[in-house]
Amino acid sequence: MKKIYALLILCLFFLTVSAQKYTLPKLNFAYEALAPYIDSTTMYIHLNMHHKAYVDNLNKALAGTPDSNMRLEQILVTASKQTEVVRNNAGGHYNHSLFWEILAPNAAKAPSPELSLEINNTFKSLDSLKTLINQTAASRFGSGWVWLIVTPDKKLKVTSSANQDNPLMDKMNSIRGLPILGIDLWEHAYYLNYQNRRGDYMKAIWNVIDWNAVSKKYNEALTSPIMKYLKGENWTAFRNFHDAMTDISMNAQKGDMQPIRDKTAEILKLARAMDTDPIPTAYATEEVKKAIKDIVADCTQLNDVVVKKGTDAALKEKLSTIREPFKVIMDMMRKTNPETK
Ligand code: MN3
Repeated sequence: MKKIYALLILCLFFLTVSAQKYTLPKLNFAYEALAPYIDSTTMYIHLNMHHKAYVDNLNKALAGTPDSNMRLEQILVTASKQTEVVRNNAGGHYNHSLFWEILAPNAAKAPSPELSLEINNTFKSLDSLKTLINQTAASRFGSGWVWLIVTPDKKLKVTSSANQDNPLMDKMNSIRGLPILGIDLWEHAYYLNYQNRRGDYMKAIWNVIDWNAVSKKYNEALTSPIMKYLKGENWTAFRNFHDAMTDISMNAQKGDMQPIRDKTAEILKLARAMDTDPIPTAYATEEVKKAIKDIVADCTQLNDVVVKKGTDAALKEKLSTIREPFKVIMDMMRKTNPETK
């Protein structure tokens, strides 16, 4: 009996240890330090109730599972394979941890020279970047986040995600990358001070966004191993082909064949790129490889029809043959990632 009791205590101990794998971070400043832009009560509740709930629920959901040893980033990049509870709470923990790190009283108002240069190259100026972020925040319906990310090809992009999703997560429909700046768009982040005025909150928050912290994150992102991982996962060649094909197919359905005539050479090039670029391991089945070869062959024939000034009917017929191998790839991606549309 004593033995069983001791074993129980031991189990409880391990459960408690593993249940505390993820911990609530400490703020680098006092709750009231960001006032008047973010008030003390909001900061307190946001960290100790909202963020704490994500940490607790994540620990609870992972306790005793093989995934309990995964790093947070590992969980996020495979989010589509996680349960909804894990996905939401892992996202919530990661997003808020990042948010606290880039906020500061007496925040640095200018990015590092390297980040400034990249911002100016991409968005023209820091002010136009802020405007774009504010516009993106305004157009996010409901709860979510707005991000400045570094993509695997080291470009800056502004994106937005719903709920506690973020740009690390594996979803075919959004651009992936490592976030270096994230702003919480949930009402709990601003309601006490701004009520429903998200725009006012977004204007004010720039006073406490610390560009030193963002610049540091930018430097870390450039050499992060996650970027290498995402590069393999982001199947840009397929995305490019998919976008171009969608464009001409939509026009063809409306009976306008001119875009096909204008773009077949480009589409053939994109198909060939798909054939020569490495396929992300998750999709690299024999079926997919064969489908790509078929697409290249079909696109070559489609281009021949255009070069020989074939009829619209001949174009339509060729276009329809591409659909079959295209569907093979889309089905594979849907199987691998339920969120692919
Ligand atoms: Mn929040």
